Amino acid sequence: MNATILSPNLTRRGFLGAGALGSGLLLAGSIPALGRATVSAQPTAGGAGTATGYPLYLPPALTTAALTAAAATVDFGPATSPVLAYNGSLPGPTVRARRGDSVSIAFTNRLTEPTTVHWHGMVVPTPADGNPRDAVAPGGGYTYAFPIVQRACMNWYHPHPHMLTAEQVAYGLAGAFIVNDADEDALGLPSGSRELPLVIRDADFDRNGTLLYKPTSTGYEGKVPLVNGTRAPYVNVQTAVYRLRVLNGANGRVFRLALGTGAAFTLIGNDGGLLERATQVGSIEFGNGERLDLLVDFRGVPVGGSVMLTDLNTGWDLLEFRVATAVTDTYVLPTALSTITHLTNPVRTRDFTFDGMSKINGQIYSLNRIDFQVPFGQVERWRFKTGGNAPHPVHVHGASFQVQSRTGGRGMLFPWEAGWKDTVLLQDRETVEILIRFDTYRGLYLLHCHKLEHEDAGMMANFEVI
Ligand SMILES: [Cu+2]
Repeated sequence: MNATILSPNLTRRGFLGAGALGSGLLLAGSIPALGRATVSAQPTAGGAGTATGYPLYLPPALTTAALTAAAATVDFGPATSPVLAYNGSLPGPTVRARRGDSVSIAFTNRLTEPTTVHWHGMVVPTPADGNPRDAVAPGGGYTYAFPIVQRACMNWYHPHPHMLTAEQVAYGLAGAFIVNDADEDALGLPSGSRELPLVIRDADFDRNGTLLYKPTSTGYEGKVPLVNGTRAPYVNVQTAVYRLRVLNGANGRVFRLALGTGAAFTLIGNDGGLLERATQVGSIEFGNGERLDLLVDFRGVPVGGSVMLTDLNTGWDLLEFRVATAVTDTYVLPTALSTITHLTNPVRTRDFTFDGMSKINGQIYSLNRIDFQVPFGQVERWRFKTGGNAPHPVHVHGASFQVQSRTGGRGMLFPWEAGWKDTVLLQDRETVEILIRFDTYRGLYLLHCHKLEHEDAGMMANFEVI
């Protein structure tokens, strides 16, 4: 589990090189070439599709504490396709754990290239963080073990290998990781079939319905939306309040979510869990890696009606909620949702510029270079700035942070940027200030752009909490 596992011949590929390799692989029918073994195909989500949609896939819960990345074939609705998947499921199985649990997941790499598993949003010790330096070689394995030390939230897991992250995620490797705790239990939020994890991304398919990845240096944007790996999905719902746990799992696309009826979402949480109180929001712009915790009320919709989740940036229909069953739901959301301890009084300020499509502070990521050191346990102000080539969704490993201000560009903070965050969206000409404190572990962590093509091209920095 160190850099020596990587092939000595593995040098930084320029972006064009990576793109060219991707295309070549695709022409060669490449996805099986990236994986060694085919594991079981994903079952359809419950019945045949209709002319207007396909049933939303809901990944199974991870029950075996074993995760394997391998080539697989899954059903996107209109057609099946070779993909890369965790345990044969796209998205991967949903991991659920409670605060105070200890997690130990035995990972096996059945790809033909190195990979790691990064637990995005989870505060874990360095050896469990899936750092590119800790690549798991093809055919190898590694047990990721860590205690759950944080509050209830929805995080996610995905590969983080050196320069190969974008391709592995685009071909299907990503899954939800949901943490619960007693504070959240006390709210009695919608659960079971009324709590829907939704991994939203874009993709491309060839004429046969085979998944393609066509990267560009500006960041990949596909032509087809997917929710939980389903094209044109619908889900049957009751006349009740639903909790949507939403992840922007796209490589490079920013979505602006809205409901087709014009109704507001009730925003209750984001990356780091519940907000202090709920807010009604009409539309929500969110970048790669960010999460949203939303309530949607179907109690006023007649049976037979439907509500569309849409993306205002593209005009796409993302997911159709078909109100199929009348029930009585008297759920009332409490006014106060949670308590947030606000970080204050930073002892120092660090500036980071996100330059072009591959650099932070003028430097391309180097696997073995430590770019800066951060003292344990003190509040710091980090200032993220970009001149262009945005969006840059900036992500920090090892701690959650609190967004303080945005100047330039959109010039304001949004309700879904309150509370605890681990990823914040930077649009062109924006400067965003955060407060952050590393008070759980010392060790090596990463700061990077979560547009995966920027990340792979080098918009990433190592830092060490000392
Ligand atoms: Cu970027």
